[in-house]
Amino acid sequence: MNIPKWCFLIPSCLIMVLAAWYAFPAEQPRDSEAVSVQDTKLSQPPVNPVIQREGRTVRIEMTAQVTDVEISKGVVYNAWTFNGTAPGPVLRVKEGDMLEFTLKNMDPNMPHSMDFHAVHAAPSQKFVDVMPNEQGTFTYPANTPGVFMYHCGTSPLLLHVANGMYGMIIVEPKAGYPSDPDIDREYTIVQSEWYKQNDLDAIRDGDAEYVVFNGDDYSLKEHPLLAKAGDKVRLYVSNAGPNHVSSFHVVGTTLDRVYLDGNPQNVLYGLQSVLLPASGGAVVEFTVTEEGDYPILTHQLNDAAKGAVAVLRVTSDGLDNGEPAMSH
Ligand SMILES: [Cu+2]
Repeated sequence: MNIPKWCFLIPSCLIMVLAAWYAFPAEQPRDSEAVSVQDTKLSQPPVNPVIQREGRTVRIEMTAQVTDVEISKGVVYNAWTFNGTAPGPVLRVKEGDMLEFTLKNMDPNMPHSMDFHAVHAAPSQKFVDVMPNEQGTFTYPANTPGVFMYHCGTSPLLLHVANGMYGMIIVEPKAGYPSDPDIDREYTIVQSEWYKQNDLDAIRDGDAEYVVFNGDDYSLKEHPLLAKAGDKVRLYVSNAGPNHVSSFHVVGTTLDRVYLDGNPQNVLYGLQSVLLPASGGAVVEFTVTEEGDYPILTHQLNDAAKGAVAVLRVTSDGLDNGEPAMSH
């Protein structure tokens, strides 16, 4: 039987259409909502998260809200956030804790939700949308130690994460890390991308305007992380993406120990850089032997050039000498 060649094109076209539909379901209505948020210039002041421990249960109350954040000097982004900052607050719990999590959705325009990478839960039951001006409470255990991402899981996911709805949760290992006694100081760094607001093509293409640590491209240079010569430093690092990987690197040292995703069992020694996939995390430990400025960056150098650089300032007393930071 002779089948005309064009017949073979039909299934592949169909697959492409279906793939596009699955990738961005119900996107159009949400896009118009995003624009309307811009038009109303809604900016809700940051709200502190409520965190209360009762035995092994940790009650966490967070908000979803729309807040202006400064992502570069003088550049304001009308972000969708947890608690009014992007990244959202760093959460710290212990392996084996039960999280009783409440999301208050203060955004009057659209639903939001919470997806904790640190927990075991049925997403269709416990990572579900919380409607505008409503709240939802969900309970799940955090049984895996490590450094995890959390993010809004509402569709279209890409837009909610690109607009600022992500953060870090540290689940401390029950027995700690074997290197705990060696560590002199520790910091947290979340890498993420900012795109031109409401430019869905740029977001989909991964064409970021800024790639940043802890939400902007200047704070960790103007206010460097600090250490004393000889210190062993620990960084809890998370790459929120949404689209880029991070080749996390500290200039002027080697990484004595890296616990991939922050799990004490995933230990690597003597690395020069650690690759963090989008959503990946690590505990990174290193020694700074001499005084001076040590840039911290993603060695994806195009992303470093877009802002993903911090400075660790090492002085004799661990205090800031106030000098301008080394540029890199
Ligand atoms: Cu959201």
